[in-house]
Amino acid sequence: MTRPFLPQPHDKFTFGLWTVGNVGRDPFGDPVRWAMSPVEIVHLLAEVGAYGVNFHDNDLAPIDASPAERDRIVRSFRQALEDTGLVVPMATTNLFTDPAFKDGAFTANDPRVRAYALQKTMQAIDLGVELGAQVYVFWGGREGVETDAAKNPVTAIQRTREAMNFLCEYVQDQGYDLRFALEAKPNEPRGDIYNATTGNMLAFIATLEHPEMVGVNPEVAHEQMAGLNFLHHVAQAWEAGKLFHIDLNDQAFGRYDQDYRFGAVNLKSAFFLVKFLEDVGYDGSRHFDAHAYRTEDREGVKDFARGCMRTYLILKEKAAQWNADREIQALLAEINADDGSTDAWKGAYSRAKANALKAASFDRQALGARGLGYERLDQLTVELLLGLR
Ligand code: GLT
Ligand code: MN
Ligand code: MN
Repeated sequence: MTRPFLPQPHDKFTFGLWTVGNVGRDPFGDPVRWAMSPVEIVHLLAEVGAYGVNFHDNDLAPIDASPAERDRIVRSFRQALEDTGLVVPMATTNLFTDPAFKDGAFTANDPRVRAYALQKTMQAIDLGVELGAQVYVFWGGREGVETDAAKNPVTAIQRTREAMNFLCEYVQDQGYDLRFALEAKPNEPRGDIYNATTGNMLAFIATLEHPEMVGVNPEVAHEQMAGLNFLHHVAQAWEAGKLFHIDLNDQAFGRYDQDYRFGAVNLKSAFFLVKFLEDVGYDGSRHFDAHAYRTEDREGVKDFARGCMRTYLILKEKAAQWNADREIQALLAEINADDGSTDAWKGAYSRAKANALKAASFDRQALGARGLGYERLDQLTVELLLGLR
């Protein structure tokens, strides 16, 4: 049974220029695919049905492009967007490829590198806004260390804060309609990266001068690399009003940063993630920050991109099915049943409530002896995912 599951603009499926444009280089191997120009990538994305395209400043124009060359590239890119109807919802800065950033950017020990990083980011923000971006991602890249002899971790946090505060003011001063989304990754390309998880980022944001402008861009693989539950981080970001963007892909625990096609490894986790995003009504981009296996040619890249979107849409349908499944819902109702016997102690604190609760008695053994039915619930979920329900 093959159904089309065609992506629609309201799905807000996006890809970075660097994702489908990935040439398959790795630390041990040369490129296996021809590099596509930004214009070619836009047309490929339009062909597979994507809604938008994101970019780093240097995905679009090389770091050493002359102003004239840069303008020509931007003009042709803009033309491709007009020809295809693709939009640019997000942009970001490459602060990690050039050797100047070998010690990080905003946290580098050399103040000239930090100043250059700010300059490069302001220029890249201008470019992103010019092309329509409303979300600006900060993935730290090399903001970390090989050895803690090199950098004081408190200084690193303070330098990052200073940079973010400066850039927030820059955006306000320019009158841009732009929000920042901070993306954590624990241990690549350097062994230890500061603000290593989405949770760290959330805590850090609260210390900024304009926290309302700043949210997060969690990536599936990055929490999974750290052995953490991605959904829980997404949920915390959402609950805090900070889920500004999301990077979807997949990853096996204990491996390098694989950036696999969405759903390629952990189908059940992908299912609960899609279900969460759809249930809460997340309306930002669903950005696939992933790339095709190194074994693939141009057709394989399209298979990869279509696969990301198709899996998302299939899981979205499965989520609706899960929500409508009578047996699953009956079980959930049972699991969450409330006989009202604790109503008197619920809600806000009062001394009277506290005293009454301290005086109450509970049948601890009965509480511990009760089976919760989660085995059945999970098996029903698995069977639904396997197409048996
Ligand atoms: C890089 C990284 C990603 C970030 C991108 C944005 S670049 O591929 O691994 O997770 O989102 O800078
Ligand atoms: Mn990644
Ligand atoms: Mn990412």
